[in-house]
Amino acid sequence: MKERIIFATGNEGKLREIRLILADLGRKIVTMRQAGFDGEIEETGTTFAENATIKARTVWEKTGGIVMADDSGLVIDYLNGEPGVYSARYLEEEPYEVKNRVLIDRMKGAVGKERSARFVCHITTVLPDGSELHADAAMEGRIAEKPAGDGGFGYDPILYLPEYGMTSAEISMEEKNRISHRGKALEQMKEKLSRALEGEQ
Ligand code: ITT
Repeated sequence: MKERIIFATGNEGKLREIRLILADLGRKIVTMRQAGFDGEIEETGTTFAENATIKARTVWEKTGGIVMADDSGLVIDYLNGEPGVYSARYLEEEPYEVKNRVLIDRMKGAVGKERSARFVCHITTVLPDGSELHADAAMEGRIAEKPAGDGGFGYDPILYLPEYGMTSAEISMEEKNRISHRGKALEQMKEKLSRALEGEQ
């Protein structure tokens, strides 16, 4: 039996995408809560890589096995990289409709290329022997003039993808997974994991 993968996330939107992307690995995907981890994880890092590794290691210390974590966010050049690693905590008490509106308001005066932004994702996997695998990727776009679409989650309605003429919330989940930061980072991770676990009993 192939060892299961424990995914260290509490974000349902991420999890829906992750399950679809990892389906062809033929491994059971369980959440950290299903694996018995009920603690809180303090994301004290200042980079996506640091925070992904903190999440994966914190859970692995309790559960062992294969633990994967995703740290991701929206990086807006005009706002000096905000909300960046603090994407989940930006205007924390507000719903995403408000966060998205506020970010668009803060873009006043930015035109064309000045609106460049990207979703960034770092995936860390801790293996049963405690060693780590890493992968990262980005999805480039521009901050939309107004939110559009009801697919996806979080900031998807405001990342406009010029080559599609749509936002990340308007394309299908399958299409998003094919081109997204998370989709591409997880594809890299799948290859690294398969190589690392070759010959697994
Ligand atoms: P976990 O740490 O439990 O995985 P989280 O939501 O706190 O969940 P992060 O710290 O990695 O996760 O923050 C990521 C935030 O970045 C997420 O809450 C969204 O606001 C945003 N984000 C990341 N990927 C996104 C995507 O594909 N579409 C829209 N927003 C995204």
